[in-house]
Order: sequence, then C-alpha cells, then structure tokens
Amino acid sequence: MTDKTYTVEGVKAGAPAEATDDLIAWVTEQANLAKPDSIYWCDGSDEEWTRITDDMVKTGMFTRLNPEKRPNCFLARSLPSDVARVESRTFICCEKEEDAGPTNHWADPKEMKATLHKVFDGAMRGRTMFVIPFSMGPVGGPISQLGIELTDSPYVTVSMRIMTRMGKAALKLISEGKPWVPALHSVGYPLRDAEGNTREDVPWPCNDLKYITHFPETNEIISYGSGYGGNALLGKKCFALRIASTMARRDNWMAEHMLILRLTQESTGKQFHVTAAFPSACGKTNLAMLQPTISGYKVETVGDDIAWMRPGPDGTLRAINPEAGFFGVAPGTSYKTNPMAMDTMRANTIFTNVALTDDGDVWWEGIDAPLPDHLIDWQGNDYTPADAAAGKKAAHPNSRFTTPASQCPIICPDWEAPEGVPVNAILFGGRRATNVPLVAEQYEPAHGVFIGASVASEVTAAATDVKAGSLRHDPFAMLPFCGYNMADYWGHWLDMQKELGDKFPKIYQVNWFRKDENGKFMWPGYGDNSRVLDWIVRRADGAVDAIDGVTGRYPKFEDFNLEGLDIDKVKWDKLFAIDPDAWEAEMDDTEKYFSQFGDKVPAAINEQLAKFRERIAAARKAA
Ligand code: GTP
Ligand code: SPV
Ligand code: MN
Repeated sequence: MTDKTYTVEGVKAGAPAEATDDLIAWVTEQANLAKPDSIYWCDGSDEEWTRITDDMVKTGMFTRLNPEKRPNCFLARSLPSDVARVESRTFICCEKEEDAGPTNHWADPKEMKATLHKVFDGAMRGRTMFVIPFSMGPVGGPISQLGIELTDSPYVTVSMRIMTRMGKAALKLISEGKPWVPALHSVGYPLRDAEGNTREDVPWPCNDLKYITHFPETNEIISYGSGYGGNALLGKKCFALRIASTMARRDNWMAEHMLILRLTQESTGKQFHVTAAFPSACGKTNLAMLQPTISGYKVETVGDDIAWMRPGPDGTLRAINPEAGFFGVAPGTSYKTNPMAMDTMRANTIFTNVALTDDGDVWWEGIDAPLPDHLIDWQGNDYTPADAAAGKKAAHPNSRFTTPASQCPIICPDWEAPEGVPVNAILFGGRRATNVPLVAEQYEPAHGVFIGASVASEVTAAATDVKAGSLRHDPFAMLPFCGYNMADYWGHWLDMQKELGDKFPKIYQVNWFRKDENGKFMWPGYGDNSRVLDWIVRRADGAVDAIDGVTGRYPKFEDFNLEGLDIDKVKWDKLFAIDPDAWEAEMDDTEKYFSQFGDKVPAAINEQLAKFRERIAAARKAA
C-alpha cells in the first residue's frame, strides 16, 4: 500500500491513502528514531497473513505444523529469558507516584521517555517496522477503542491479527478522526549497529533489558525488549487493561480481567450472563468454555480474559470482549478438561513454547495423547520419556495457543454485539488450597467489592519474576493490570455500584482449588463448575435460600445439585468448613495489605473488614 509517500531518514516510504498527515507524522517520528530498513502498513488481509507467515517459516521464526493435522498452524519457540510477562519491568508513568499506588512500579513520565528514547534509537535497524491499526472490540462499536501498534516483530504482527480486529477497517475510523492509542514496540535486537556492523537474525530476537511502560495521562504505551504475550501484544494487557482501566475511571466504565459467558436455561430459554475474574492461569478460559455436566443448561463463550463493561441505556451493566482471539494456557488443556478450546485451535493457530511431535503436531503436559517416545521440547531439544521421568517439562508451563475466537464451536451468537451483553452475576476466584469455600454470595454490594479486594491466589507461571506457588494478594485479579492506584480502583467499583443501584450484578466468591488433607482437590471442577452456576441462577430467581456464614451466604446441601458426584454431607461440609483461627490470621494479613494504601482505602472497605471480624467472632461463639 503506497498511496502516499513521505521521507524517513532521507528514504522515501509509502502509506495507504487513508493515513492522515498526523498519523504519518507520528509514524515518521518513531521511524526516524528506531531507524527500520522499511515500513509496512498492515491491511489485515488473508494474503498478508500468508505472506508474513511464509516468510517466518523461511527465516526459522516459525515451524509450520503438519497441514493435514493442523492446517495453517505454526509453532514458535521463544528464549528461556522471554516466556511470560515481566512484572518487575512493567511501569506506570504518571505525574504523581501515589496515582500509580504501592502495587505498581512507578516512573516519572519525562525520565522514562528520555530512557526509552535512548534504547529505541536505532532499535529497528535492519528490520521492517509493521504499522498495525487495530480495534479493541467490534469495529466502530460504542464501547470499542482504536489503537496503532508499531512493531519490528512479525510474530507480534500475525498474533495481533488473531487477537484484535486489525487492518483497513480500523485505519478508516482513525482516518475519520476517531481517537486512538499509540503503542510502540521493539524486541530490541537490531541487525545492524550505528557503524554499519551487521549480525544474523535469530529465531526469537529479544533483549535482556526490558521495559513495558504505560503513560495513562496521555494514553500511550511503549514496550521494549520482549516479544512475548502481554509484554508485546500491546492491545491486550497494556491497552485493554492498564490504559483502559484509567480511561474507564475517567469516563464511568470498567475494564476488567474477566471472562464473559452466556448461560441459557433450556427449559425457559432464559439467558443469564456471567463475568468472572480469576488471576492469570487460574481457569478463566476453562470456565468461559464450560461444558455443563448437569442437564438443562447451555454455555456460550463471549470472552476468556478481558471484559469492558458500561452501563447500558436500560441501566444494566453491559459487557463486551475487546479481543478477537484467545491467548490460552496450553498445559492442562485437553478434550477432557476443555474440548471447546481443543476444537477452536484445530486450524489457523499459533502455538508458542509447546512441544513438537515427530508427525508435526503439538504436545503438552495434560493433553489427551500419551507421552510419545520422542518429541522436540519447547527449547528445540530432543525429549524422551527419560526426560519426563527426570521431571523435565516438554512444554513450558506458560506455553500458549493464539487462536481466533470465531472458531470456538460455542462462541456466543452475540459475542460481537457492539452494545455488549447484560451482566447478571460477577464471580471472583483464585487458587486457594485452604480457607476459601466453594461458593459464597455477597451480603451487600460493598461486601462484593470487599470480596474482590481481598482475592489472594497461589502464583502461577504466567509471570516470570514472581515465585510460583506462593500465595499473594491479587485484588480483582488486577494486581498486574491496574493502571492506577488500586485503592482508588476499589473506590471506582463502589461508585459504579452506587450509580447502577439494584441493577449492579450480585458478586460471588468461588474456589475450585480447595484441597483435602492428602493434597487432593476436593471439588472436581471443570464441567462440574456448572453446578455452582446453577445455584447462582436459582438464587437470582429467588428459588433457593442461603445460609449466612463468615465469608458470605452459602448454598444449602439439599438445594445444591450434586447428582452423579461422590460428594456426601461430610465432604460437603469440608468444602465449606471455616476455621476461625485461620480466618482471623487471613484478616490480619488482609488488613496489613490494605494498610499500604493508607487513607485511600474507601471507608466502606474498612467497614466490611470490621463486619468480617464480627462474623468470625460470632462463629467462634457458636462453635
Ligand atoms: P490467563 O490467560 O493467564 O489470564 O489465565 P486463565 O485464567 O484463562 O487460565 P486458564 O483457564 O488457561 O487456566 C488453566 C489452568 O487452570 C490449568 O492448569 C487448568 O488445569 C486449571 N483449571 C481450570 N479450571 C479448573 C478447575 O475447575 N479445577 C481445577 N482443579 N483446575 C482448573
Ligand atoms: C495473563 O497473564 O493474565 C494472560 C497472559 O492473559 S498475557 O497476555 O501474557 O498477560
Ligand atoms: Mn489474563
């Protein structure tokens, strides 16, 4: 596309006719700094996808999978130093440090821009800079937003084609003057230095020095040094969560780390929409594509990771999925645990850091197929059952599939409805081996916000620099993703509840991960989580009572559908057991956690903490 020409570093470059002068000026400025050899404007076409992926196969960045088993699918292997988000190198750059808050890494915007200017100087030498216009949410929708990512990574470019609405239609809206978020990205591995010395490219270029930076006051994103996931696909966590959460606060909406699903009650045809926030790698994709094990319900997927929610004209809260694809955790995904995800990724999918079978298919720990005699592991080495016996993993624990949402067999017919779906219930969960019961309903709206604010979860492999397995606070599953002060964010939730009144969805705490004294999960999880949804729907209908408890309102054993499960009253009581001492300790810890936010903690949240302590005291007395 070379309808317009302009000059970069004294060299003529082209742009499509829709590119405005402002946009060309911005692209030119970044190109003069990063100094790519060429600039390519993406149109989002199939032909473009084929050309770029063919090229990547030629250069060795991609391995083409067996076209008979996985048509139009590719495998990428990253470096061990670049396998997940790096929270310690993620920065919120705003004028006042307190606006980033104690849970974010803060940097002064001017100083950070100066630092980035240095590392970006010449960062793209020897490479192509891709210009990626994209829409988060259906193009032109009232809740949707536009952006442009500049990147020197073809991997990022083709991934953005799956994860966002990328190309011509988004550019057209930008050319008409719609606001857009600039997002600059480089892997930080130029192929030539300032003196003209060259080096060969590598299959996974990146840099040991990494910066993932956000400027919420000017809606800008700049990312350097990583090519992986949320560090590099800037529409996802950087835009749709960190920048969008600050936009949402200013503009009265919500940007959340949540899946969205539709549950249809087959007997009545009634639809019920649920959103759920769980920390990274804690089961959002699984729940979003749930196959109910009880009869009478159908689940359809709207989104698996991010929800943008706005009050609709009828006063209900409406949610859209701003993404167009799923970037899902591969290990543990199988026809047993998530058949719909397995079917989604049969074609047109990018696999990153999974193992390769001798017949050109993929393999990972927990997939249906047994461990073959030979594999190529995620680092490109031979892998045999002896390696497995030695405890080595064939696929990286944070290996992922990048796949179009439209291919999901149970994608909701309204998943692209521009005005979103009305939300009826909101779930918060995490991996909790102890303390937290299977399900609890809020006592009142502020209690719901308290439930979100006090989420803690065992850390997974989704970030490289946090100790896996340890328990950490992850309020609203937004700890790594909130673009402003976390306590102000709780205040924003309380404000939204006030605005919507009775229409604001009821909040539930769930935990699929409680373990017994032998370290075994007590709840079967997966498809059986439909039983929890069933109870929530019947609560909404006013069809069942609940029992008031310490953490919230619990189902009665006799009301809950346990048909076909090996769960008697004894086991059930263990799933809901409350140890007052353990909860006292947990509340002490929560209070200490809250105290770092000082007087920013909303009064309503401190009140909920006090009420919680009263309920513990009452439980002690009753015991
Ligand atoms: P991000 O994409 O990182 O935000 O995470 P996610 O929340 O979408 O994670 P995902 O659904 O991919 O989580 C996968 C992990 O959760 C796998 O290890 C699953 O086996 C596990 N998991 C999901 N649902 C359940 C469940 O109901 N019970 C148990 N025990 N494990 C589950
Ligand atoms: C998460 O870590 O919550 C993810 C994966 O969804 S990434 O996009 O890499 O952040
Ligand atoms: Mn996520």
